[in-house]
Amino acid sequence: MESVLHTRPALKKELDRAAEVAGYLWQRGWAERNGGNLTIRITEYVDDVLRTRPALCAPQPIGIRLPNLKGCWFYCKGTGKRMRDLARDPMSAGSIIRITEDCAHYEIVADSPVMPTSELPSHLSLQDYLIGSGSNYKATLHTHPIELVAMSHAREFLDSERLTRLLWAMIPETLAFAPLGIGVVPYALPSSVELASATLEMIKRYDVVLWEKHGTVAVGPDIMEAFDQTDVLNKAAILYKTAKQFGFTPEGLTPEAVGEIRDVFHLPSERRG
Ligand code: 2HA
Ligand code: ZN
Repeated sequence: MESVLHTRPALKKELDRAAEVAGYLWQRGWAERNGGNLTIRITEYVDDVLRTRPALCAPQPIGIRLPNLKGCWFYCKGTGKRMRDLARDPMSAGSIIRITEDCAHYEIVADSPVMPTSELPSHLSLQDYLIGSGSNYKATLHTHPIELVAMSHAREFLDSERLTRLLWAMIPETLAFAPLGIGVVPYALPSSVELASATLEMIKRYDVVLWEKHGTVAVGPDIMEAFDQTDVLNKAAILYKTAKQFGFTPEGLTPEAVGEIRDVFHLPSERRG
């Protein structure tokens, strides 16, 4: 059967961007095997033909009820699927789902019955929060950035404020593009509702969430921006690591220099959208 993307160029463009990001994740070594996942809200691209398409499976439980997701549609990477395959063909490595009327289940609609990401509770909890807060953000990204995950193995970096200050001090752009910093969520079982709830609380205050000894979660108006936020923070982690490899602890920008950047560029200190 023909892909639903063939007759929907705007939706295809959105998923082309997901494919581009998936390629970057693979190239950076942040997406080994089936590692990482992404979800994009695509409700705006759903026309009558797609809306009335029969489901490819029985309704599946999300694990939580998310009232703001009534009538929402998403593209999700498939569970067990590879980012590097998504980079070539998003519909072979993911699927389009819709949330059922009870806001507690989903149905797979297209192209084929690829089960969505194992981290669906986290992705959809974030989407529910974003809609509820009136945000224009539509994309959520979970990946395994090497340096940030490595840092989350050291107790001293599990303090969100401390880690954020250290990363901001590595290069001015970190503060400029991640002015809310990074929030650390203590280790919890991958895919769990507990992990999803802790992530939700953290994303209200920080740009990116770091899952201890696992990976990151970022949100954005589109998937490229969610990737950029992760990339900016991981770049700071790479600079820290590189200085350590040279044999010294980096001096870091002074708190005054960081404060000056915040003032001059009018950077927000809390989430606005
Ligand atoms: O998709 O990264 O956390 C596999 C994962 C689960
Ligand atoms: Zn993961």
